[in-house]
Amino acid sequence: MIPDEGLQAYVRSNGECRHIILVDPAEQEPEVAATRVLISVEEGSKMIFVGGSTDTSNEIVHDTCLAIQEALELRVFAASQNPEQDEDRWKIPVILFPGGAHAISPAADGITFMMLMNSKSRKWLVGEQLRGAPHLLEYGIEPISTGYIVCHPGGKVGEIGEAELIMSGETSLVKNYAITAKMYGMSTIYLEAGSGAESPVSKDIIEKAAEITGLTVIVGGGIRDAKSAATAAIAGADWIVTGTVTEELSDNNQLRQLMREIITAI
Ligand code: 1GP
Repeated sequence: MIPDEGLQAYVRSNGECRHIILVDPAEQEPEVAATRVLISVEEGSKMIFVGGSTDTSNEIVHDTCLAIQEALELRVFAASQNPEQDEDRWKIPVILFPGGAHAISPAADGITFMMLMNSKSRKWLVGEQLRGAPHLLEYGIEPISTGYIVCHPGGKVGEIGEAELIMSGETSLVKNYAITAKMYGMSTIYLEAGSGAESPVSKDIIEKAAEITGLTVIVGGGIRDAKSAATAAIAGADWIVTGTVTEELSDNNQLRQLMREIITAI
């Protein structure tokens, strides 16, 4: 659901570091995804990304977005009937995090509309965007204009996206990418280490990117615990994303505990 202040204002850096749960629709049934999202939101997640795998069909993505939206709407309604509860806490945006021009659902509130800035391939710089944009316009899905920058070790997205990976010492380079993103009018940059990365984006890289004012900084890939989440937050991340570590936990109590630890730490 789109928060009352509007999506762009909500996503914009607000001086706090907030948590995003990334749900991969290829990894679980829609109802399971919705339950896991509710647990995360109860523990303090403030945005939901849907996507991840490169070959997920539109139908699966759509069913997952619908199930999550319905679950959140029910919570908003329940809270609106109870004067002791705050319904705004359930108005959490469901954002597509696409692996290409496929995997788009009109049930989503928005999309990270990304340029993989350090790709060597036209396909990831502008090609997939060209194919997807007319559908986003038709469905009324709001873009969050995002410079996507893949850092070492990069993982599958680094390979498929033909990225010239940013190495941990290349702080000037990442700063220049951030300046470039801002000059393109992008609102956001996403520093990505790759899903399931052995090591997250380094502190120095995040700090340098965060120096550029007026950009919202998302950091993801390989964040698995409170310590790595806190490191990214202290370095200046506005949002941190966890995907793999939450997908690995089939026990909802363990998921709740981990979410609590990570969100408390940031
Ligand atoms: C992947 O940044 C996201 O695109 C999340 O990474 O799966 O390692 O949490 P993880």
